[in-house]
Amino acid sequence: MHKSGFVTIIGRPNVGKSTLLNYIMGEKLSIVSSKPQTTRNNIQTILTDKNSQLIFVDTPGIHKPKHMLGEYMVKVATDSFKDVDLIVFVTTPDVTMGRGDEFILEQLKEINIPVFLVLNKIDETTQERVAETLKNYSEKFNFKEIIPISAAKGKNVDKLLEIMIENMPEGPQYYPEDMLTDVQERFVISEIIREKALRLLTEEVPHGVAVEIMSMKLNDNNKYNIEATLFCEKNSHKGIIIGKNGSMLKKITKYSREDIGEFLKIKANLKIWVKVKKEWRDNPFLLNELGYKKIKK
Ligand SMILES: Nc1nc2c(ncn2[C@@H]2O[C@H](COP(=O)(O)OP(=O)(O)OP(=O)(O)O)[C@@H](O)[C@H]2O)c(=O)[nH]1
Ligand SMILES: [Mg+2]
Repeated sequence: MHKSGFVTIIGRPNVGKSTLLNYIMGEKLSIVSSKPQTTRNNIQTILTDKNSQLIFVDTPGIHKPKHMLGEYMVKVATDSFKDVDLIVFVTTPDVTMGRGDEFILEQLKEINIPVFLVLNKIDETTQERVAETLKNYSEKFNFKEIIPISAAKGKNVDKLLEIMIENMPEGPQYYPEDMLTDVQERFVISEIIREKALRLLTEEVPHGVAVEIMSMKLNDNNKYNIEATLFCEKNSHKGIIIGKNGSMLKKITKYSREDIGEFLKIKANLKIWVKVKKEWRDNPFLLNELGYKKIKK
């Protein structure tokens, strides 16, 4: 029997949703950083096996939005609850449930789709704490399965995958077996650059960053020439991103180029321009232009 279905991975920001997805895929398709609100779009990936196909949706962390970009992110995440076969709710061993998780579970009570509780980052804590957290959470919601894992270390993830497949309905292979994701190459490259900015910059600067790939061409030496623009919100941020004698931008470019080469399996030349788009995170027109589309109140 062939099983297939759609699985959305949801939770608060920074709990490790994208790390989990990348581990499952064995490929880095979704960016990861230690800062909350890293993922901004729903990213769909496809895991095909002989007898099953799972389509995963990595979503932005659900949080109380402070600007229009945040509203967009929460909307795409909650939209992913619809039309899926399974919801994987990821959280961390915090013992008691915070307002953020309570808010998410309130919304899940309204819909009739099985929910798995995945307790991530168990490598960071004790077994007692894990047990206590699981007890407290299971009193608040009727989870179909409860699985403690470490996405970073890959602990128990194979088990989780096995149970996910068991819970899928009988169904066809929706996508060709060699298709890993529905996002475009250009999107992954822009995300790699944004990830480096998120990792290397501090405070509010990286959260106001957006990246657009301006051109991407294969040159005569079988290398890609890529030009990208990194947008930020303020002139002062532009200075920080470029850094003293261009040192920060050089770092962002170097690390991005390495990861892009690995992703494309072809070396790349990369040129990044830095531009200011004032307050773009609260401007519907600019949000749309930067790829954060379909804002509906
Ligand atoms: N110790 C430990 N850290 C982890 C684990 N999984 C993820 N992390 C770290 O947690 C941080 C956040 O990981 P992400 O995968 O970006 O989290 P996310 O839930 O996708 O975050 P948003 O996209 O902001 O919603 C990163 O620094 C990861 O390296 C884990 O199992 N153990
Ligand atoms: Mg993420």
